[in-house]
Amino acid sequence: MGPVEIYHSVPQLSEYLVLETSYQPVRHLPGFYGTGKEKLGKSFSFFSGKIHFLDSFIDSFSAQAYLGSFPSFSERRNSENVKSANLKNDMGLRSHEQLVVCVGVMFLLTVCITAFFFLPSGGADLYFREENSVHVRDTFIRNEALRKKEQEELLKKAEEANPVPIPKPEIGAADDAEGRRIFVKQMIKFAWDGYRKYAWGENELRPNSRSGHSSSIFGYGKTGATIIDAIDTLFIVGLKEEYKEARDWIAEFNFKDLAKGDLSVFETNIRFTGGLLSAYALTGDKMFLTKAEDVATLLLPAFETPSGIPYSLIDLQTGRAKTYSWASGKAILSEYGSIQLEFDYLSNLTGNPIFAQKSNKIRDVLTAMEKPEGLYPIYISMDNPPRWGQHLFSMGAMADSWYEYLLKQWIATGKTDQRTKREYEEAIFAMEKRMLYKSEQSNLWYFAKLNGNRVEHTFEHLACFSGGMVVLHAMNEENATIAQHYMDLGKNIGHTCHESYARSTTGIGPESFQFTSSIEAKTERRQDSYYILRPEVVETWFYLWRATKDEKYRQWAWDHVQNLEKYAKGNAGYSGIRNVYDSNPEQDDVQQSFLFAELFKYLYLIFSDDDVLPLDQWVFNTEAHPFRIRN
Ligand code: DMJ
Repeated sequence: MGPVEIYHSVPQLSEYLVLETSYQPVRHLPGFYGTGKEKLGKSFSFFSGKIHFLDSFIDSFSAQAYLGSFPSFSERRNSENVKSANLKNDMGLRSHEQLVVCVGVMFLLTVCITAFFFLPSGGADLYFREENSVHVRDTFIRNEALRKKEQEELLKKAEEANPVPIPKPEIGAADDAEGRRIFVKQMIKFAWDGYRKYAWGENELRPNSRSGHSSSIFGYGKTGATIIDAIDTLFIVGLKEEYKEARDWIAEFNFKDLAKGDLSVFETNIRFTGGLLSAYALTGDKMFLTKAEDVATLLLPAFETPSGIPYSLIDLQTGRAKTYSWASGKAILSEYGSIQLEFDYLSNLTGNPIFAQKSNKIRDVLTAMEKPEGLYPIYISMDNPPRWGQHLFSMGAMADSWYEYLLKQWIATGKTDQRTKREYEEAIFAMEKRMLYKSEQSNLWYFAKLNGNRVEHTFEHLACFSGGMVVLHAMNEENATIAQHYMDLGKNIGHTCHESYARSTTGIGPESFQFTSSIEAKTERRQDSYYILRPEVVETWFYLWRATKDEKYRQWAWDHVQNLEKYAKGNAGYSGIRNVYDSNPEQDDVQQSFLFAELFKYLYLIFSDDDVLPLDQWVFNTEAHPFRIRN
């Protein structure tokens, strides 16, 4: 008879003791069978099962005592069956014995239950005892408190040192302008730390090789280009310790001693003179102004030419200057045309007129020259008067910042220099007339290149700066119709340049892109597919953001941040990539100094309020170094 049948009725204890004789203790657990009445039976079965077990044990023990040895299983069963039969058959006679057994069993049961509670256990239950759990909870609370304290201390230290705030856990956490600005600041710190650790005093960093890098524009000396190009950005974003370290290095900086070989006059001017001037403008620290003057003074021999148009290269040790070997003895528009902002500002700040004289001379020479259809060719001879070279026209490489400086010189002088304003307007108007195109399929606006009368439907990343330039004009223009016209043009250029990003695999735009019957804002030329951390597209979105407050410009900038993180972040800094159409692009292992001066600065500013470098008080040179606008 199995236990299930037994528990269908509620047996008497005696009955149960008699009937339930097989060894099935495990099955005597409550809750296994039935409901209602059955449950009562089950509860009872649990209790009675224990009794039965003890009973069997006593039996076994008695049998063992009797037989003098421990019986086998079958022997026990037989002896139990015999005993059971005796009990059953002879209930009246043995009821006393039965009572004694019951009392004995009850006694043993009591002993067992008592032992269960008071004898030492195997230890597992200790784990769950109240005092233990309290202990665990206490430890947890203590750890929490420690963690909190540590966090508070870290935060305090961070605030005292004023470095980057506690990092947000992941890029997606930066979901508002403040978070995004902080994120950009963290990028700056990461890139700076890499440079500081692996390339301090060198011109640039190789972020993956973790070593110094230099390009020919700096000659072959170690002149700390990154330190000077970055210092204003470090100051603006509040990286105080980093700023101080950079400032200390610059205080000891002797350009003439460090510079070796031929340096680019233009690059030295916009990065070194410009960087030092902006550091002075931002901080009022005279040391920077003195250094700026030192650098510009070293460049002066390059201006000793028949026309006053400077050579492109200079050896600062010897003062010997020359043009590029590939330029057939000619100077380049963007280079000789982008001196004025720095030199004029420098004379204004120092009272030393020599710099303004040099830059005014260039302007005078150009004003006097006949321009083909109002356009400025890229090349010019060094003669007096000079002659234009080949009729190549561009809004990009070798021309770009000439136009930018016409506009900005007008703004920097508090809009008093009307000649400059007029020349700027004439130049842009001529370019719109001859070089501005709209693509067939998507209506994308761009400035084409001109070679004589041949139109090349190419737009460069560099030329994307022009969107920001015309927007800045619009923001400063009194004539509402003209202002609207240039605002529209700026929006269209900003859109085109965004398309060049959006249409690439990485979301980053190439160095140069074409418009043909089959492609728009893309390039199929492998040699144009690279990206070297250039800022011009973000620069234009920055001006558009300030002028329109259209959130899409911030979003585009944020997308770029994420793509930089994904594709351009190297081991110890950020690198250019060799092919923007490659989903796993190779990095070029160069962290350009203009990453700090320009791209990081514009990214930071686009997520800042307008009162951080307001555009009615500050004007940026072509390397994004801010100068104060004069009254
Ligand atoms: C910068 O050095 C300057 O913006 C310059 O006018 C040309 N472009 C580079 C960065 O792309």
